[in-house]
Amino acid sequence: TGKEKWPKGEEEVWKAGMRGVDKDVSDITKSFVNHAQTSLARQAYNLDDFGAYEAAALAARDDLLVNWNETQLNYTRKNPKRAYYLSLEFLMGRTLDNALLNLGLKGEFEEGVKKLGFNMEDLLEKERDAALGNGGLGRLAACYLDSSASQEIPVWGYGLRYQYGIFQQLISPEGNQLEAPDPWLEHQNPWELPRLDVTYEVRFYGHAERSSDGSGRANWSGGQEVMAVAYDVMIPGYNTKTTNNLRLWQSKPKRGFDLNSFNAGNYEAAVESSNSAAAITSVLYPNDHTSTDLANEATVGKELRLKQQYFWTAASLADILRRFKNTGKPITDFPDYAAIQLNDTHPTLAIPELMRILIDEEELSWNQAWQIVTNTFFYTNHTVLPEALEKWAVPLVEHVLPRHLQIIYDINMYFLQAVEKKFPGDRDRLARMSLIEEGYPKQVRMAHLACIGSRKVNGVAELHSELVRTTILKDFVEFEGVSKFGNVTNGVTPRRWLDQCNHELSDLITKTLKIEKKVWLKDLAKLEGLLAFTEDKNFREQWAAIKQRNKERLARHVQTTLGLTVRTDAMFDVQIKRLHEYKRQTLNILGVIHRYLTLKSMTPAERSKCNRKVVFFAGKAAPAYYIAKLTIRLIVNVARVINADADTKDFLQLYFLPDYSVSLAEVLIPASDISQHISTAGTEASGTSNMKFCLNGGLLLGTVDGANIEIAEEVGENNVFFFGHLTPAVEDLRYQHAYHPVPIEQKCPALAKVLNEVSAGMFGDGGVYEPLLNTIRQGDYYLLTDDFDSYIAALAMVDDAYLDRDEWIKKSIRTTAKMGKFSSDRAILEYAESYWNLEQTPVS
Ligand code: GPK
Repeated sequence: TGKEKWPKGEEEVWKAGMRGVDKDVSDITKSFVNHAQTSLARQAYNLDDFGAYEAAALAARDDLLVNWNETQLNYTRKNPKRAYYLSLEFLMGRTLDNALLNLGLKGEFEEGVKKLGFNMEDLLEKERDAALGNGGLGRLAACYLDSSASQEIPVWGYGLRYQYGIFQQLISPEGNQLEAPDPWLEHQNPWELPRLDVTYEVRFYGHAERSSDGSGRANWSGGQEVMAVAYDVMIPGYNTKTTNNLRLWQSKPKRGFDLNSFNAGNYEAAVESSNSAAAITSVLYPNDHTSTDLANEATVGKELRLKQQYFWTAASLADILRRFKNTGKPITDFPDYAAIQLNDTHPTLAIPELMRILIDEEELSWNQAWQIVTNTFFYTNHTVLPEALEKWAVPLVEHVLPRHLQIIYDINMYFLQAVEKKFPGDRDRLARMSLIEEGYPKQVRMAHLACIGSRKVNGVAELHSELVRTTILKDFVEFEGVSKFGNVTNGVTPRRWLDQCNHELSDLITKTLKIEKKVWLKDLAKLEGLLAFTEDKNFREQWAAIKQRNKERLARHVQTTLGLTVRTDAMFDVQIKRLHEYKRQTLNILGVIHRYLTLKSMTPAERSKCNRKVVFFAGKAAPAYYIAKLTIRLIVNVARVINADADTKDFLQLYFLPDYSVSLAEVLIPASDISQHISTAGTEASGTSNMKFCLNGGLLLGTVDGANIEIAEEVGENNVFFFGHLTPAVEDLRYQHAYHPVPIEQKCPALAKVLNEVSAGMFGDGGVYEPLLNTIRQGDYYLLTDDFDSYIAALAMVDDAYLDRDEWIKKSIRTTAKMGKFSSDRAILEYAESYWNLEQTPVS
């Protein structure tokens, strides 16, 4: 209110010491030099680019902190309902450029560091990515944080502070993926704030004793106790003071070391338990789309993952509850003040954990507790692939979390009683819906638990949400009613994925629309105004020139990092994503070989009429995913042969760029003419890079899958290149493969020829690739033999279209113009309104 009493000491003395957000260049240079001198102990004489990056980051961080403090104080005072986004992954990438953009200080910082003898672009390059995620799921979480802050919505993220992010990918001379650790915290991290005073104890193992008083309560004791320590990461909104928080937990031993063992001279035993506590947050699991089963890890590996999940959910819930209790409201009001979003099933243990707290500690009845739980949680599903649905072995859960297993069994009992009541005598249905899957061992089905413990469930694109309703959660729709099962189509933040990565295009858009950047970047539908300029020749030329410069920037990047020369007078064709059979990088590389063979068979005169093309791949494979790694090896070796072939190298070049990351994507995406999103229909839940490419004027070659469909709805089918079978056909085709297989030579001769060349050793020892080729020859679960011919036809249409460059540029402009729907601002507002029931809460 401004009329409040000053809480402590002399108001004027406090205020005189308070820092505001830097405003002009001289504030910034002062802060920079001050940090170089005092925080970093450096001077003009010995400050290198990395040091200068650190000094700039510390100056920016001070500005963020001012806003962050105000935001948190504002929330505490207004006490709005908040949402908590629980995600085991936050794939943030770099922060400095984004922080400066959102603070509105980019120009000032650029000028300031220039005065001090540095070039901002070089400094930005010195920052290491925060890569605490595997792929789309983790990057989506990062986009949603950006949009929540930008739209002034009270959302906090909760995750883990891994010591090691996603592994660094190296490529061996044979073309194999090698993994190296990513020690991203080696240098101090200016973007986090250690909160060593914010800690919680988390228990593992021990015994759970049910009380005999019929209350349903239990006493869980003994076992291992580990401390969770908070590290806060500031999340600035664009052009607003709102700066939200991402709280990451680090594990540490409850006691330094075991004094008894230490005193007895057994130093190893003394530190053993402290090591096992620290191990919990030491590394991000590098598997994507894999329940821990499939990775075939040792039990200890699986146990560590389960411990990560519980450690993080328990600390986060304790923190959320403490904040709520500080308001003095009765516990039954909890769902009016907190919505908890479960990003996939990874945080599902939060459901039995909240039950445990409410029953055992708050002493509520089962029904009261369940009422609160089912009004608090929301669950987003990100895949319908059966191998990706998380299941935990009952004996493992019993060992690590004995009380939670009791609660899960109780939930299951009440749940199945209700199902039986609605569908009497339907034993099959009970078995299908049970939280427990029979078998050796029995397993807990986490998606079922997440579903019944949540207020609402959603998929991430229209088609995917429909598949959730009609396949994996069909029984639950029949039991609970369809209104619980919705859709929120994914989105991406236009700040990072247009303005930051492609500032020339962003400037051209601002100039052309005559709308301030700060307006259209938060109201992306405004891009539609570009449609009026497709017929403006001058505008088209500028549009094309920017794409060309982005290609040259990418070529320079490849030259400096890999020493390879990429030609820029060619179409750039890009597929960048995690390596997975369902994403069908194999289809792409076999298509490249087909093109190569075709070019080889031509006369020079025929060849000269062909479209020149450079094909880029990038992406990591899970370390234990043998077939995916073999695909990388094939790509690398095909590249070696093709790029060295004098007959064809002017027309076809191929690159596998190692160590794909957010930062690499920021260089690749703006340079792309066409990008590939070619999953078997019905397998890619949404995809988000498809949106990023289109936002940057790249056209899309894809299957009728995930968000590709909604992109085509927006931009018009004549502006995308679709191919392949549709989702409803997939089941049938797979049945044919299994029961009436047709030899590949008969079914798809073009593909058979390509496979034979690989086998025969055109790209090195063919025997190496047999296991990969056999996935196609036998079974062909991802339907390459069904889609190959139409894929090749679609590639030919892309070539034809590109030859009419003027028309291509029009398509490119139309595509960008119609991408408004895919801003993550739209998505996060849908969650806020239709799921969490939150209101925008600006800092006043
Ligand atoms: C889905 F199940 C998973 C997973 O383990 N990891 C992951 O990145 C992705 N996802 C989907 O594959 C994408 O289609 C989707 O766009 C993304 O999650 C975000 O929803």
